Amino acid sequence: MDGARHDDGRNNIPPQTISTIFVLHTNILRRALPDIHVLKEGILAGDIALLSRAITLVESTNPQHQALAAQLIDEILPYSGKSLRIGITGVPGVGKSTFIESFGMHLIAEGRKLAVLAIDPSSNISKGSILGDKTRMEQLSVHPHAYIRPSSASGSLGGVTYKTRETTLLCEAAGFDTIIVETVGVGQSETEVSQITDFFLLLMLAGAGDELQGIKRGIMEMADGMVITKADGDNIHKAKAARSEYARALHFMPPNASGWIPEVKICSSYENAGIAEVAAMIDKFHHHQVSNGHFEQKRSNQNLFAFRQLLNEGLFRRLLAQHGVQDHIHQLEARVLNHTLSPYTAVHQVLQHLALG
Ligand SMILES: Nc1nc2c(ncn2[C@@H]2O[C@H](COP(=O)(O)OP(=O)(O)OP(=O)(O)O)[C@@H](O)[C@H]2O)c(=O)[nH]1
Ligand SMILES: [Mg+2]
Repeated sequence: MDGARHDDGRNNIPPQTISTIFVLHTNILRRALPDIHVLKEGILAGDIALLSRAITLVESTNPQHQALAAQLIDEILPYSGKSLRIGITGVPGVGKSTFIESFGMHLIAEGRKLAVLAIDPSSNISKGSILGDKTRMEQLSVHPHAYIRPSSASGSLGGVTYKTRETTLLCEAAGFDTIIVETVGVGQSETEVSQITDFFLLLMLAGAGDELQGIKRGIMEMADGMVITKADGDNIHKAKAARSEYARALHFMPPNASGWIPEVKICSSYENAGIAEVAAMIDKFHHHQVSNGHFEQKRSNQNLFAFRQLLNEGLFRRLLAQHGVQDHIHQLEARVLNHTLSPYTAVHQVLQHLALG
């Protein structure tokens, strides 16, 4: 009897758990170098534990891990790409996390599988906001068709965005058909996020101060769509007024190369109001871009951009790592600082030192 019960228990262990235990065990034996084949098969089977492990590998700054990660990315590349990638940005407190919870649950109800990759520029300083996100995305974070993962790999080649790009590919191979990349709007990050996503959604507050609007103007040009958040209670009239104001402002922006005209929506994540309209706008954009060839074209351009950026950075790092180069640069910097050498001549001297000039 006892033996039978014991066997029953073992048979009830899900295959994912068994494969995870197997990988952990193998890793201990191999001093934590993961098996690419196991990771690949696990990802293609939709195993979340192995997907998470693969992302950790991709984010690692250890050169051995990076070589394995590059191999893994090449292996899963043919299975990736089949998702809609949505970048979501907005100032702190605009309601990004709450919106993603509501919007994400809507997408899942439509039968989609959603991965949320949160880039947190401050995550090295405080891990708190990630914890906050998990509580704000209460339903999403436990839903079997959703996967939430904060991105952190600053200091690695290509920076956080490049790692998020690779993480996107892994999530796609694991069967997620919608990827949301969330970032706090603090300047630089928006440009980077627009380089790794198909649709760039800007969340806005109604009636925010003039300085805030100033920051947003440049970013507005990149937006494929805008949403005024918190359109509920007393705020609803302000939100409607802001919608007309932004729609007018967009009207004066240079037209998008694909012919897409960005739209402005209002929503309340609390009341689930306007969420379906945002989803419909993104679907409309998707069809528009696919039918006129801009969807593929943009992705190809993004690939080329990533290649060039990584090449630049890789070459730069290699050169700087050569013996004596850093010291030489520091000496030249001191002279540039005290005006005894022009920046132009200083660069020329570095190139000569590297036998490139
Ligand atoms: N009234 C109202 N409040 C909202 C709504 N959505 C979010 N909030 C509130 O706005 C505050 C900020 O929301 P978050 O979702 O954390 O905003 P965030 O943009 O993710 O903020 P950071 O992660 O700090 O950048 C919270 O107190 C939310 O409860 C909404 O639809 N209506
Ligand atoms: Mg947030």
